[in-house]
Amino acid sequence: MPNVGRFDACLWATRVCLHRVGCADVLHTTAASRRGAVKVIRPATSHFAVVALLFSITGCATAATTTTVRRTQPPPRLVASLDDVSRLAAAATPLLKEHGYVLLGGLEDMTVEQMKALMGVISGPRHRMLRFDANSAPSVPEVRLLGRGHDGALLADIGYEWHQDGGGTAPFLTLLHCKFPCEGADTLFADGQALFDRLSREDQRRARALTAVYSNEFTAGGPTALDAACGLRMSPCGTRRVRSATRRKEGWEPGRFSRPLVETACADGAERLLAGAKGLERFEGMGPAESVDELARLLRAALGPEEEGEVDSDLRTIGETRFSEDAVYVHRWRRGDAILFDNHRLLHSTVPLSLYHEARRVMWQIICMTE
Ligand SMILES: O=C(O)CCC(=O)C(=O)O
Ligand SMILES: [Fe+2]
Repeated sequence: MPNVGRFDACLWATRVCLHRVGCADVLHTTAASRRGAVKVIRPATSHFAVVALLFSITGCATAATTTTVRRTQPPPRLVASLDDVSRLAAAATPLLKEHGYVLLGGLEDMTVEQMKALMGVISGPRHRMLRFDANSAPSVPEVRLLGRGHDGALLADIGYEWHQDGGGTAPFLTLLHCKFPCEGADTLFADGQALFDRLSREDQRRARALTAVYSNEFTAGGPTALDAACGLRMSPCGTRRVRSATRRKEGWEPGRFSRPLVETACADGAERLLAGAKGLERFEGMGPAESVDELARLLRAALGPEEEGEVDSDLRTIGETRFSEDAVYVHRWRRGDAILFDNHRLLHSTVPLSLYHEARRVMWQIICMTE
């Protein structure tokens, strides 16, 4: 132990305890054969609580401290079967509610029609799926094709870009399915509640007071692939727009909406830091430049980048950025995986194309409004 005073010693001991418990988090398997078509593999805890009895360095005084720290956990995994979609949806829904996302494995043979049907059952009777004019599967406009090396797939050359599908405008669920994996082409996820918890008390207070105004003022009008093709660039952490789009798409019309930076919209009422820097115009009552700085500062404090990727002469991130493992879960896709996630609980990010090891990657995506 470093040579420190009593108070610092307590803090140090608490950190050691937290670190050890964090490392001890393991995945364990729960046989769920009672429920039929599915097997659940879930993280041991979604957060952990530590009661540490801390002895002072003189050994005579004791202090009891309770600390709860939330971390981003990997999604629980269901081994999925499409034989009974209702049963699969019934198993996935509580996991989605508890963890914000769930990984459905073993869907190698899922067709676009089956994917749409599954999302329809999971999303309930009052859902509305986005329909994509471009880059969708033939005859199923609700399924968008992403990736490269595949005709008609949308490829976003944006590097890291933390966001919510649907831009945070409504309660949107996403189902993202890997049809053809590519080593290095990971997707990153961050739990909004963990992000908020990781801020200092002072930053939590500041974040609570902020309302973000999002618009297409500095973008080409979306989607992200087009924004990037029109010159928009993000920082290596994906937390700041470092260059606006230099042109706008045909038919661009102004669009703008406001959201609190700290969301409490979920039924549990928890505070979540949920924001995307690409479309941030400003915070209410603050100038655009200062707002961009403030959002980047808060997101970085929450995401805990440990190493930042290099940037090329055109401001494209070409190296890997590593984030704190407590804040960010990196999903390495396997063929047949599908992650169902709630955009009102999690942020997610792409990675730079320079990290893709292979020429081909194919993903299917459905984005669905649930209320
Ligand atoms: O391709 C990925 O890894 C994620 C794609 C994504 O987030 C999006 O297109 O909205
Ligand atoms: Fe996305």
